[in-house]
Amino acid sequence: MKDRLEELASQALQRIADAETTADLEQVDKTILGRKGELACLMRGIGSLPAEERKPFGRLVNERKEAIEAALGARREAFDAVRQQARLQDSRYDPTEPGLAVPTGHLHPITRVRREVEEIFLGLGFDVVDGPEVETEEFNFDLLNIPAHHPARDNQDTFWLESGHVLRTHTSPVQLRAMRARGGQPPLRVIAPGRVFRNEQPDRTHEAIFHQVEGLMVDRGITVADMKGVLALFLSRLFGGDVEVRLRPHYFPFVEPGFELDMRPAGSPPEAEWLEALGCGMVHPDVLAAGGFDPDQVTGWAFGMGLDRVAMMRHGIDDLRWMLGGDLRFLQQF
Ligand code: YSA
Repeated sequence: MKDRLEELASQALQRIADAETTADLEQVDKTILGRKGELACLMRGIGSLPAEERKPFGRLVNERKEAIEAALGARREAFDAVRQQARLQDSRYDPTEPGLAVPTGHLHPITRVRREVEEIFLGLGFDVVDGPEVETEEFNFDLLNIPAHHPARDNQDTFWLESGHVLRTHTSPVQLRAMRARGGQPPLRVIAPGRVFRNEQPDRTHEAIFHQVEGLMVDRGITVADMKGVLALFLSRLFGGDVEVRLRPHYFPFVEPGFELDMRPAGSPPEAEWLEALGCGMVHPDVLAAGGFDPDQVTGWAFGMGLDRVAMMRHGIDDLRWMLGGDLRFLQQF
């Protein structure tokens, strides 16, 4: 066996020395060193040797194997060097030419705003929940105190499906779904960002498809002060600087009292302009009851805010219709 080993090793080294291509080297690698190669085959016969010869023979096999591997490695490097040299001398190859840029994408500005809003509220102990974009009339309107023929339905021109479902006109139906999922047990703190749809003629500040985030907090003893405090904190973090907020009475059927919340940088002079930020209010007792909570035991506040307009403000975009147009010349600016 020892003779066979030496013969194999010297044949292998010779073949490596004679190799003309890397394919020749791979062939040696496979047939001699490979798992089913000749060395492995030889090792399998080791059991037929007298016990005291096995160890030295094993060692010898390893030594020869290492020598063959080293020779293979050296030849591969030599071939690489030749190839590299040829490439450098090839007049078509210009090593100073810039590489091909791999085009990478990035998140849409609205997605970035949504994720920031989520991060802020997660940090305040809220959960992020989701609801269906195709809603029932009951969840989108009825359970939110907007019965059929109620004028509030006219404010939200609706896409109706033949099945009688609607494309949700706001994220508010998720309030009901989150309350019911909670089984009437306070506390409940959720936000629900998502896409909403209105049958509107698009213009600079209106789209038929846009994005809102809904927020809802239900617990014992919750007041308008909680709402104002949390929303001021949220907006300060979102816009990166302290803001002051004011509440203006406003009618939404699902809250009582209802407000629009305006904001401006903290410390602004009295005559400085207020910016309308979102709709909010104390959840109407009927809505709490529809969500499975006892309005005599708990109170809650909710808000709804458009995300598209936040992204517009942030980037100075003057026309909302660019947002979902998919024009790369627009998107690549962010
Ligand atoms: C109010 C009180 C609550 O307790 C909870 C939620 C709300 C908000 C309510 N559900 C709602 O949808 N109000 S809204 O019709 O005034 O829309 C809220 C925001 O969505 C607006 O302030 C605006 O930023 C955005 N929006 C509305 N129509 C839009 C639009 N954004 C783009 N295109 C449109 N067509």
